[in-house]
Amino acid sequence: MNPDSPRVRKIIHVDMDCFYAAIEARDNPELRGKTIAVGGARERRGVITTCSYEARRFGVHSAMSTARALQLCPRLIVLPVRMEAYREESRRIQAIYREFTDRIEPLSLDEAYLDVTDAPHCRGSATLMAEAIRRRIFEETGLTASAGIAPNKFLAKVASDWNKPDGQFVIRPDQVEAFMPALPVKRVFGVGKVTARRLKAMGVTTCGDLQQVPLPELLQRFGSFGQRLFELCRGIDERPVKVSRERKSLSVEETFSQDLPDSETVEAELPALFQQLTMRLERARQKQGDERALLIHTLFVKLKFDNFRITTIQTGGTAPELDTYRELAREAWRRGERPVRLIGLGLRFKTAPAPTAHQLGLEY
Ligand code: TTP
Ligand code: MG
Repeated sequence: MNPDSPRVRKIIHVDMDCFYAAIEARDNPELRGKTIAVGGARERRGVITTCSYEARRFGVHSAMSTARALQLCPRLIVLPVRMEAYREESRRIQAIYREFTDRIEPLSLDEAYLDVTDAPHCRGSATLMAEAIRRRIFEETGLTASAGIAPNKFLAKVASDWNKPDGQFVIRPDQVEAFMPALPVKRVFGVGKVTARRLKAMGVTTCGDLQQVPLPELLQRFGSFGQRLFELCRGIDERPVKVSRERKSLSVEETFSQDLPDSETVEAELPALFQQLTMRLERARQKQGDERALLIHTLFVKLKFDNFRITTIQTGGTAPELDTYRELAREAWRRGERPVRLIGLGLRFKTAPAPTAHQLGLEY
């Protein structure tokens, strides 16, 4: 820990255990204890997104082709991906986090950082809060989570893997110095295969080895990442928990190299823009896993004419629909009736209500 850092933080990293597969096993008890995976079918050249621990014993893992997974584990049961179900669980889990803090940074549907430095629950004990969060998740969803508790994001993430599954691990500020030397550099945030190989060539495999390399040499070899390596191998990581600001809208737009002369040519461009918009919406939803931030209430179209006049027109709606955008675009065009330089399609989200007293609940 950096003794000069202004104050010691308490960060929890929560990571659900084989998330998609655990949901499938929960929903179908016959699958429990079996070698299962979630992913695309072999016939369609699918890929495994995740698998049960039983399947991991055969060497099956995420991002492996389903064909390869079935070679390693012929009795593997490959289930189709049910994204909506996983998103639903993610929302329930995020609502539990909000009972403890609003300083939440989701990393994916199944992982998040929580900054509980100032959270009043459990007499301020982050360890007890992590236990309470994991217990609440299990009560509410029947799923198990692992957690890491540490003074920063890097160490909290390392710690959440330490007692996985269904466990937690604490690295207290006064334990960081003793913890670091044995940690393999592969576990350091930002160190991928290439960097790991370069470090190995320097005789560096653990953070302890890395601590022996002087800063100027790290800078010379790794550029600005050298500075990060210098800090991370000492367990220093000042990155704040980035509370994702609530998304208020989402839009895509395109400026055309040649102006679109009329309403028909404008309309012809809409399907491609529409597809971009729905893809971005999908991605935003995956990232947030928070339904409250992403309920749609308005759809809008923006046109910029060749005289640079901009017009925006909107209507109510709860989902993006191409036909609605067509109508809006036609109406918008009639406001100028001249060539169009730019088209934008967008939607606006309902904003989240403030947490209720219950959500802030003081059960703990
Ligand atoms: P992870 O947390 O990496 O994996 P996991 O929760 O399945 O297993 P662990 O117990 O080791 O934490 O990813 C979370 C979910 O994200 C996972 O259930 C499926 C999905 N995922 C993919 O779709 N593709 C991938 O390549 C990975 C790594 C995950
Ligand atoms: Mg996980």
